[in-house]
Amino acid sequence: MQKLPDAVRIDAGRGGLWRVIVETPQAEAEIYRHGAHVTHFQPRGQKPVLFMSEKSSFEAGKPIRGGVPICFPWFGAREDGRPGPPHGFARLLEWELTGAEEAGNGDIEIHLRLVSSEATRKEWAGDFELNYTVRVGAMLSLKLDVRNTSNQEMRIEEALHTYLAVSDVKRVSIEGLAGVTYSDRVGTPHTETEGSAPIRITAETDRIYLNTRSTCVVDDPGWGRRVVVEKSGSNTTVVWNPWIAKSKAMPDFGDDEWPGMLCIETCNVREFGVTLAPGQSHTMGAVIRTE
Ligand code: TA6
Repeated sequence: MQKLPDAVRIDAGRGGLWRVIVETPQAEAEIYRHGAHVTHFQPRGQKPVLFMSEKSSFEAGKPIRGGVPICFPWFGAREDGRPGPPHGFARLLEWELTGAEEAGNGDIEIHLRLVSSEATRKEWAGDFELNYTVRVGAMLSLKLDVRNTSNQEMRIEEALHTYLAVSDVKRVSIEGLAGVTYSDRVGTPHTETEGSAPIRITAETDRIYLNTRSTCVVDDPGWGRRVVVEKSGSNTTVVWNPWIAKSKAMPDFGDDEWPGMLCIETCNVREFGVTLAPGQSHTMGAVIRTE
């Protein structure tokens, strides 16, 4: 791999894990090889845009709680009856750094790759190549390309499981999902249709919004900002906050951290998973910015 740009350095991050640090005049970011996990993004002069739990694990084989986990090749609990980690294995594996370059107007692009292996085939039969591009500038741009490198049709679920940092989740509102049908996963799963008013979070919230390509905007009056999550190649959006009881049940999440985070997840899940013919690829993207 070519020489790193001056704005990029590699060091040992939390738990001694291999970390890329990007520092430009516009923003700073951190990406771990572990799960190709973006753990930090902060435009200069602003508060961090991504939430990271103080209690997160940073260990091989364990998920990082915060930032942008990559969920692949399934979302949530595996549905084919076979054993496997929640949200798939991509966020638990070491990805390869394949590039780091200046990308114009002071932005930096970091490229990471994950290719199927004996280890992944033991869990899931498909052969694939994932190429992930993280562009750091005034905005954070993420692109996940999934290619079916097998000679069989492949069906996958995928998510950029973005944990946004907010001042107080009880005070924010979410625009962009009015009128959208969603699968409510709290208690007995059931289907609802969102109303016309901006969404408020008043209890544990775990919803898969279906057949939507909309940009979501989180209005955060406490920090006087709006966080915009624009997406491409994605037909579903998950909105999640664990609230009080679920927070207490998560060992890698502080009991009192739930007010400071809100997940707006760019994804293709359930009946909106992606089917790839042999050799076919699909790109899903998210651009996260503040205004
Ligand atoms: O995206 C929402 C969700 O599926 C929730 O149900 C909750 O389980 C969250 O993801 C966290 O999942 P994780 O496997 O990271 O604990």
